[in-house]
Amino acid sequence: MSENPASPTTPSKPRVLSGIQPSGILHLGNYLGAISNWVADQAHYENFFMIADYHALTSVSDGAELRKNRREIVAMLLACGIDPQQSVLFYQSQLPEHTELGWIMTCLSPLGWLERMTQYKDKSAKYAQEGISTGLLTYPALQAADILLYQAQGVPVGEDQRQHVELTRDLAQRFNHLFGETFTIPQVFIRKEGAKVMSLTEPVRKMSKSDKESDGRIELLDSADVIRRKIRRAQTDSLREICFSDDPERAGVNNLLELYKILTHKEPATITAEFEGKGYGELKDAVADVVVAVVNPIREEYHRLLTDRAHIEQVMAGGKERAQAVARKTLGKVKKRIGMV
Ligand code: AQP
Repeated sequence: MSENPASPTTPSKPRVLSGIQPSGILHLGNYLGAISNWVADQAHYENFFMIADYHALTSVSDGAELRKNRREIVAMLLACGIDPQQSVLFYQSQLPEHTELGWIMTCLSPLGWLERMTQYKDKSAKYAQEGISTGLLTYPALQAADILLYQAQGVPVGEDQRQHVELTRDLAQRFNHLFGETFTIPQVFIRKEGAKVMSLTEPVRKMSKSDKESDGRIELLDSADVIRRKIRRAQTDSLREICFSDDPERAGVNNLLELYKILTHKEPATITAEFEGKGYGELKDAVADVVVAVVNPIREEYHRLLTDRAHIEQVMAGGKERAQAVARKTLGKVKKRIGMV
């Protein structure tokens, strides 16, 4: 273990923890807002990346589906470039420490703090008719436990998770105040670029894997033809002017331009000049080309990795061991503080 750069005993690099739910096929928003940053910064941090399967229970209620999603998401993260030598990859449900600390954090969370969470409000409105689970309300308390167990200094996420990390900070401070210094207070790490990729069909809302309608998102398993079709149908406007704008009426064109900017690393002025006098069809073709160039190799690598079950199991068994060494230590300390040892 000692030569492993991601070993929990390596003290020199700041530690980060982030997670992703195995609740469906990952989309370009997950990739640009979170995964591509995890990969790019892998060498600079001691990384813990969690498959948040307990969180997925708030939206998935089919055992066979969850089992399949769990394995697929690992293959996907590896295909995107997560290196198990540099990063500890593990399933949340493999470690009972998460649910134990999750309960403690739930008891520490004033109801009003949880009810204020935007994601809870949005999702409870979205699923009002089907009924929502209490887990959707208490989810951020479990998420706080996920982060605090690893004493993470940073949490690299997309913009939609900012509020949950802020809540985690508040809960850590509350615990430290009530029971004595125990938790590291984590910082939220959000890159400006790609932090909120918007839906192609409803560009005032974020691209989301739980939307029933899949045309709004580019899935990382979409073929080149499907990607081109979805982008060709993306909502634009009647102004016929290609420029960056924060006007909600122009959110569709702006989203396409933002995607083009992130994926080509070009300056906004260069992009505006490039499309001067051109139509939305040409913009969409150009965006589709750069998206296909990113997604195609990921999809191909994913299909190769998915057939290697033994490798996936080995990665996850190693990850569990390395994650548990850290989680156990923190939970032991917490239990002493709260009077349970
Ligand atoms: N549209 C997005 N743009 C940028 N980043 C995004 N993320 C999610 N959507 C976007 C980031 O992806 C990471 C993993 O997300 P998650 O699995 O925790 O799910 P989520 O945040 O609830 O968003 P999803 O994937 O779209 O799922 P649903 O539909 O269930 O809401 C996080 O870092 C998130 O910020």
